[in-house]
Amino acid sequence: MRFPRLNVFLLAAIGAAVGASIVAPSAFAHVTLETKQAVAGSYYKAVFKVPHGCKGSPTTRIRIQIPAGVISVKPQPKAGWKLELVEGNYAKSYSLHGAQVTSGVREISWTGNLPDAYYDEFIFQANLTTDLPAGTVVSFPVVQECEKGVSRWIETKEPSENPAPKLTIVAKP
Ligand SMILES: [Cu+2]
Repeated sequence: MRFPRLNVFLLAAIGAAVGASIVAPSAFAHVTLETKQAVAGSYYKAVFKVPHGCKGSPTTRIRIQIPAGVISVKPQPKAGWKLELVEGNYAKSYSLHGAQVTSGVREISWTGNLPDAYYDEFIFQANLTTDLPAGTVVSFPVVQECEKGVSRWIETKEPSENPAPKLTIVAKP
């Protein structure tokens, strides 16, 4: 007599748990920047957090595009990951420490393997030029390649299914 009611309750609980696990990843488990605000004219440590693969498939490559105004990029090597850089000319020349800088890293990729059950971070250091006024939102398009499938974190508008990691330039305190 009591069992049917118990079963209904259990089914409802299981349903809620399944629903939560489907909703949670798209809501707050994207590729994002750890530090979301920085001052222009300073060096910035960009830490990209990768909390999951592509729908359960292991991540095999992370590619990050460097936006305009972000120069002197130096990626942090990772044990077990092959690091590759695409270098090229900037759209304009920047003055940095009394020198003119006209070219540098435009794209970084790390190739390796990160199971979906694990978390990792991909890091570079860069100079945020004073071309970026306070209030500017800088998007870093990231392509996450997986054993099966690919996730393109490239959307600049919010809300979005696949938002690019974003950094807001703030005024000097
Ligand atoms: Cu996500």
